[in-house]
Amino acid sequence: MTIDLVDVNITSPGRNFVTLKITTSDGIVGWGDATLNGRELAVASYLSDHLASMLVGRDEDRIEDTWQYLYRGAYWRRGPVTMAAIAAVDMALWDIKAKKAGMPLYQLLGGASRDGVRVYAHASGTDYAALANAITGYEELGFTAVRVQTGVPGLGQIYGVSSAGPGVRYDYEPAKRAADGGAAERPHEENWDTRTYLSHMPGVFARIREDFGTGLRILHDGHHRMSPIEAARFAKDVEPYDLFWLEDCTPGEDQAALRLVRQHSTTPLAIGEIFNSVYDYQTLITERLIDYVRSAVTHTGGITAMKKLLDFAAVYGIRSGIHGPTDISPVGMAAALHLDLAIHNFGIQEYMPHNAETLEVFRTSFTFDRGFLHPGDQPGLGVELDEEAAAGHAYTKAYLPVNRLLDGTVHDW
Ligand code: CS2
Ligand code: MG
Repeated sequence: MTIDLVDVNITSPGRNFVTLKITTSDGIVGWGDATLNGRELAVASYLSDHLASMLVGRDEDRIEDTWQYLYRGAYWRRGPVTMAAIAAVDMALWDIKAKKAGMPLYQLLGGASRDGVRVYAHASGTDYAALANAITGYEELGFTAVRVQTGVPGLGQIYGVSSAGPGVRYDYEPAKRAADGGAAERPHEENWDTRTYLSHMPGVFARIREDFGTGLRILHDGHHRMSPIEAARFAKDVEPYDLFWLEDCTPGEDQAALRLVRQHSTTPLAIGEIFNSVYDYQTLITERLIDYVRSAVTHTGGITAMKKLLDFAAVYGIRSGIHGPTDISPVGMAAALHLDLAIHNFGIQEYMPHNAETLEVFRTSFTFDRGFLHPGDQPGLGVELDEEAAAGHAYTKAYLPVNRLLDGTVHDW
């Protein structure tokens, strides 16, 4: 049998998603997530204008050969657009292969290594009271791990803090449309001051430990914005609060910067959600400069590439922490869950539940129970896109924010 049809679906049920649909000559359909938040159409074009004609007629079972054909055959390798396109093809082919085998994908990856996938939620608040309210809400839902992000006095709206008010908020979406809900023409801007942040956050973690005890796993996302020495200071200052991880403490492409952070602190480090290749990690992994691999299956070349990356990381005692925000579609989330269930060096899985609008378009079979997700036992990935529902949500251009220091200098968002 062969690949017969290759279609790209773009839909926007509250936020933009790009999904690849591959149909075989005997009518089996596979789905792949190709969503790159803020640059969606670049990936859609890479798929429809460049890859689709290469795929039609190929044997759908030759997943490794197709991956190499698309990676090496591009000549221009790596990068988020290329690797998201390859990821979508790879996910769709694995979905097809598992459907043909009549098994959930994790069974083809070695079967379950655990009963469920521990997840962490996003707790945020403009101030400590709102943050504590959110943490309480997530604990009541059974979460045993929460990422905590809070406002910093004097900085207004900053990364990771839902402006929708206190409580369990699933609706934090950083990519913004125009104020009237239409297409944005440029990013909105946020302000930042690292020194204020560095002096504010340790007290927040101290209060959390006082109020919620030592059992709760606390994660925090520095979101790329500290210099190496600032990150070293921050990681050292928060050491007493036993974070599960400090994420993206510096811009990750400067891999050697983490040597300085490691010299000053044992706070576990997680990096990689903006990476798209194992080569982005080579120094970080071989020198054990990180503890968790943060890539998304969608941005790193798919299941084939992610399994190799995580197996490489396992050799160095490094575990998974797969990226799972709402801008990874339910298809990409399902791919992560099948890998999470099967690999031995599982760490934790990010889980920002998609909103009701999205779940009307993407029919999922993964389930949440008291802090754990399970991908389900449907054949394949277990997610189907309802194309009729998707057609009701036109693409609407949105941009991730641009960040500036208080003097106007562009900074990492
Ligand atoms: C964040 C992401 O989930 C995270 O750790 O870093 O939400 C990130 O801001 C978004 O994926 C950007 O689209
Ligand atoms: Mg992050």
